[in-house]
Amino acid sequence: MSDKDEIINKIRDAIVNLDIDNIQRLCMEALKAGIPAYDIVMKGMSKGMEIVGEKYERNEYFLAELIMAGEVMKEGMKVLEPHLAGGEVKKIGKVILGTVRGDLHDIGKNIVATLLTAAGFEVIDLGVDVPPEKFVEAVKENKPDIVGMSALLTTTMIEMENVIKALKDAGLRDKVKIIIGGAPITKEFADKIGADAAARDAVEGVNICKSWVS
Ligand code: B1M
Repeated sequence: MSDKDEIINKIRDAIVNLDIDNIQRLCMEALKAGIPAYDIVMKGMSKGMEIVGEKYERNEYFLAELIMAGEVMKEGMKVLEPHLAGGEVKKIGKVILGTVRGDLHDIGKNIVATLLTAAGFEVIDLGVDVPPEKFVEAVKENKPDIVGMSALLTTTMIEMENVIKALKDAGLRDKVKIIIGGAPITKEFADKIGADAAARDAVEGVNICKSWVS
């Protein structure tokens, strides 16, 4: 195993072991070793989050551990975020982004926001637990090119369809492109609810958004 793989695995394990004291040090070590910030997020921390999710499903971890894992990942992101975001770039489009009503998961959404900003988008982040009316209001007010929604729960996916319906009712659906993402989201689901695209991960999401404004 290479030194780089070893550091990545240590970062993955720090998430799984909820090791908030060491995560920042390990992320800095990884950057110093020349590992791109995005690889640290995807191959290290996100992999750790997957394992935490599996442990939760097996009743080895409970809600307290999910909360702690989220905190550990956020600590790591504080070190990595400046390396994910580019410098000053020319604005290429505007995106309204939010996690849908009933859903509090924001780690993936925040990564999408960081990478979109780095790619030159102006991002208006509505946060978590965002009701359809708030998406509609934000579209009216900011006239974005794109609306992006995130959902991590199978029970909140349906809210994405509610947002699209609300945009249709307000006569705004045809004025924006709509992209959705999050662990349970598939392209079939996007087609079913009338979204324009679904993204498996943040990079795919950013590439789709770029293709829409170029
Ligand atoms: Co929650 N949780 N959680 N949780 N949690 C999951 C999602 C779960 C799969 C765990 C499991 O059982 N295996 C499960 C959902 C099961 C289901 O619906 N089928 C679950 C559950 C059940 C719950 C609660 C109901 C638990 C409870 O209360 N009993 C509760 C719900 C609260 C609520 O939202 N109302 C809950 C709470 C939480 C915490 C708050 C404790 C915490 C979140 C902290 C936070 O976000 N601030 C948490 C966590 C950490 C997780 C897991 C472990 C990790 C999620 C994560 O951050 N992943 C998760 C397990 C898992 O996902 N395997 C789990 C890392 C992140 C980088 O990935 O968010 O997928 P992800 O984002 C990716 C892509 O999906 C994509 O790009 C990102 C980066 O590449 N992407 C987009 C995401 N949004 C996009 C939008 C785009 C494009 C791409 O365009 C707009």
